[in-house]
Amino acid sequence: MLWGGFSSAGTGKLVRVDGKMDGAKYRAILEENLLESAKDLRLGRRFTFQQDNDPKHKARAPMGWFKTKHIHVLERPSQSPDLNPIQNLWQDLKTAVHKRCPSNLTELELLIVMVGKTGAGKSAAGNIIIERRVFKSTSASSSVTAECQKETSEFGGQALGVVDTPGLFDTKLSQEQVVKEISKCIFFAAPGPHVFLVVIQPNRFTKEEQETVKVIQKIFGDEASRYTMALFTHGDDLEADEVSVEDLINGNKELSDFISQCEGGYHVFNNRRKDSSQVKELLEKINTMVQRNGGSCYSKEMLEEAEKAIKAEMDQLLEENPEMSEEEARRRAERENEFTRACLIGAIILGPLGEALGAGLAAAVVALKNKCVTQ
Ligand SMILES: Nc1nc2c(ncn2[C@@H]2O[C@H](COP(=O)(O)OP(=O)(O)OP(=O)(O)O)[C@@H](O)[C@H]2O)c(=O)[nH]1
Ligand SMILES: [Mg+2]
Repeated sequence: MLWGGFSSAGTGKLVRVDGKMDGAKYRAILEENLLESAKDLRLGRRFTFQQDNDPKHKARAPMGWFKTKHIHVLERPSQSPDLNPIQNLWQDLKTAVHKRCPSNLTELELLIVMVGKTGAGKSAAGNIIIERRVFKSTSASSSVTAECQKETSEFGGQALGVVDTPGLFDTKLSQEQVVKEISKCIFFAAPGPHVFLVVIQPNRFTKEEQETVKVIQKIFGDEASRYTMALFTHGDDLEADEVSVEDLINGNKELSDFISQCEGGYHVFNNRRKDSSQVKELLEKINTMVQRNGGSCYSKEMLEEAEKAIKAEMDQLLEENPEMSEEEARRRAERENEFTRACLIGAIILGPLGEALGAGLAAAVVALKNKCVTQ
């Protein structure tokens, strides 16, 4: 069961209610969420609260709380659910959930993958999103995160999955090792990431950062830009320097070119400040992007593309070699098809680094396919 609220200014908190609801539980939910939602929506203290006449809503516990907090509750006639404007919002929510076709709760998770150069603040930003210190983040002179790590949490009723990845230009791992490890993040984020957050330290969009962005595009393909958002860290430094991120973007052609390719736009985090409003705004931007993408996640598209390429290659192999078994054709098509060849083109453009990318992505595609078959 869910509890939620809204005003003309937007939606407030959304809370998942576990177990049976009674008057005491309803009061606890109000205590924890109503005034905070009103504050987020900038309603001031003199708002009017509406609820239906469910006996739990009219129980002594919540009614006593409204009285002590001086909250004006709108009187309504009995048996009048149609007068409750939130019913329309619940309908919209049900439609949006239905569109995602989830078969379990995990599939309703918003999956976020953090990628970027080593030291950019990926793990620190992951900790801010998860609201716990779960990813190791330090000011070490060498790279910190060596393997993909997935953690989950809930924010405003929304289930979140965050995958941290090792940074490109790692000081301990070879670029090839890093690329292979990053490719694996897709499987950690099954059924597939909704967003790749490309983490960037704002005043450091140097050649290495530009290369990082290109590498990420090569790992995940052009299709990934539909699911990409830039996340600038070090918002505190920008504030101290009195520089807006817009000034930075407009003053750097490479950076503004990259941002224009990010379908989800950009957001700024101050990882030194535990401030949930920066997470709320980020999730709003991600959700807007997810809605634009019809609720789909990246790997589904990638899987379809990969599967189509494998089928086309198989058909051609079987036509050219009538004696070949279907299994053999499939095995060969998985190794080489239009999709993996496109990765190799990336390899030629990028040289040895690109070769690693081609291999990483090809492995990712085959593993994804296997995952799909066994599910
Ligand atoms: N002042 C400030 N420091 C930050 C911010 N974000 C990250 N840092 C610091 O930058 C350092 C590196 O951050 P990490 O989160 O470990 O970076 P990473 O991208 O995960 O690095 P790797 O795991 O090596 O790839 C840490 O000391 C962080 O505290 C920020 O927004 N402001
Ligand atoms: Mg890290």
